[in-house]
Amino acid sequence: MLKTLAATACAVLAIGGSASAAVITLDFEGLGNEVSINDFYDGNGGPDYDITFSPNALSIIDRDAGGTGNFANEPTPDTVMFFLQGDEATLNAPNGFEDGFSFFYSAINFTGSIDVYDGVDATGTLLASLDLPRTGRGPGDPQGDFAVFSPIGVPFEGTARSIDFGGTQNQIGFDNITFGSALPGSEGGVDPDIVDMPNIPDTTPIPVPASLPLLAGGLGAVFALRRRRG
Ligand SMILES: [Ca+2]
Ligand SMILES: [Ca+2]
Ligand SMILES: [Ca+2]
Ligand SMILES: [Ca+2]
Repeated sequence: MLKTLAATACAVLAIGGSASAAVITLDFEGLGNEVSINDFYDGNGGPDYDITFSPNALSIIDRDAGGTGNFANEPTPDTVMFFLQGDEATLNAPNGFEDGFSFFYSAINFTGSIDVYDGVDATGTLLASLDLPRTGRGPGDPQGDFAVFSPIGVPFEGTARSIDFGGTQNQIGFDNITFGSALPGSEGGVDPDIVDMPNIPDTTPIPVPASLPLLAGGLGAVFALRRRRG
């Protein structure tokens, strides 16, 4: 495979069998509010990257933009990924990808985790595992308790075919999942004001559950799965 210096410098990943090392970012824009992402990124409504998600992986739109999302300062407005069932949402890339990936996440009450596997559906060898500390709070845009999206990169060795995005349901959101670089936001750009917001130290007491803000504000208990429109 021919690789130019420029391509090597900014992206070293070939996904979907492509010889080009294009950077791919899943920003979840174009998806509806609280709908399954499923095969949106396998050409069903979105670009055909041969990437699919487990059925519990949902898109959610910021309440400030007409959705039910209790978040702010998402790196690409107004939609992020989250889940309301299970302990993780799984991304499958059966063609495999290498080197690393990056993303942004917001988790103000509970920590999260990332597991990378060389088989689909979180099977095979665990290639990388990463804890995600709680993110800080910040001003909304203008509303939203989950108001800091922290960038993070995940390098690994080998060929990955699935990623578990783990955490507590309705308590963690993800955006700008980017393949082709383990440098967060290196392609889409990172707002320094967002990056500079400090994370809460892990010793910070967790609020009592009755007062916990939910990512899907007020709708966590009455969630009903709907098919994506269009
Ligand atoms: Ca496809
Ligand atoms: Ca927003
Ligand atoms: Ca907001
Ligand atoms: Ca987005």
